[in-house]
Amino acid sequence: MTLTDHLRSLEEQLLNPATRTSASGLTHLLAPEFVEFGSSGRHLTRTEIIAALASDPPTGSLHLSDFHLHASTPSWALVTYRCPRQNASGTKHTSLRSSTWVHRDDRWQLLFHQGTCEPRQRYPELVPLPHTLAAFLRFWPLPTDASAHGTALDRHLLLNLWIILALAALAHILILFGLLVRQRTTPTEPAHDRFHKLRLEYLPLAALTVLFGALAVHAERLWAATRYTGADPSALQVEATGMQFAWYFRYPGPDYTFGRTSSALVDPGAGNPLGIDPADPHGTDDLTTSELVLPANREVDLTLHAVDVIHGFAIPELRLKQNAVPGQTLHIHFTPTTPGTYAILCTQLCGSGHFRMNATLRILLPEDFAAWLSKQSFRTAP
Ligand SMILES: [Cu+2]
Repeated sequence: MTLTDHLRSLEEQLLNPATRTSASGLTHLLAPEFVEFGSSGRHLTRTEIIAALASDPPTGSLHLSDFHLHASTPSWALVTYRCPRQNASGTKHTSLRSSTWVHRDDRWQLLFHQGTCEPRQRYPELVPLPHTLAAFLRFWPLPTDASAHGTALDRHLLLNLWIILALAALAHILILFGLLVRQRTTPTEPAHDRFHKLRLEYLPLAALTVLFGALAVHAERLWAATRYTGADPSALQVEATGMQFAWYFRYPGPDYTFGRTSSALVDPGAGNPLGIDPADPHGTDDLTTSELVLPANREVDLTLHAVDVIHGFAIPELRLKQNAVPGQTLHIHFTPTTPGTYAILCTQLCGSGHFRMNATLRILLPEDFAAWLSKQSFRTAP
């Protein structure tokens, strides 16, 4: 077996879920001074990565491709490869990875590993477009998509835009053509006139009606997919409440049940901005925060409330926008995919302080989310 094949088989062992969750298997393959710079920016030692993988093994499939051995000596080797990964939610990412291997005690051990996410293709699966139009879109891009449902929404939005652009261009061409070749008409036979009208007016009108009807039905289905289908029972329950002029978020705590609230008990100064009733035992473990923190690749069932007036809950990068209406409980469910920090906006003019009504969403890796949650104290607003 060549050195390339041997190192490739060792990398494949490291991608194998059975090895990744085995402390002894990882200890055998990783050098004691092993260091990893993860694609999320994390810096992990051998002890830390063994603990992280044991508590939260990765979901989805992991396979490597484009494997290359770049340089080697009898005791040292550098390899690179691509690792396409499909998460449980179905979203695909590809990371570029590099590893430095060291030969000791008659075996190769991983000394250093680094992963870098490849940028996602911004306009996937569109029909080939003229270069000038594609270049125009690059200067006017959509925000980054950090949600599982965003790809389908983006594709539909762009499909709508291209169809409208094509029809507008066709209409202008017809107008110009009509102006250039216009001629005096002579009265025609009624039968011929009916056929002429059918071909030039009714058939195009029917085709456009079918086209826009189909686009509208598909758009409605995409919209309803985050609202009417219902969240998975295992989804993370979170509540978002809008009030002039802030967003508050509540997690139900270890009992998975939100405590009762009362508007008479609302007291932001006393750390109870949502008015959680202390008499309800379900509320004693509720966690109230002023920033929304969510784990990546887990479905979230978000309950929306408004205390005073209508507020617009919007996160452009998650392709979410839903009004929060006083007296109504509204649900949206979605799966964040890309760790990062994003802005939560209010998109309804809700009063004089509307301009400053925003909050922060942080999407964390599952192990980082668990660590964040364990550090929170209950019933407080930081
Ligand atoms: Cu508002």
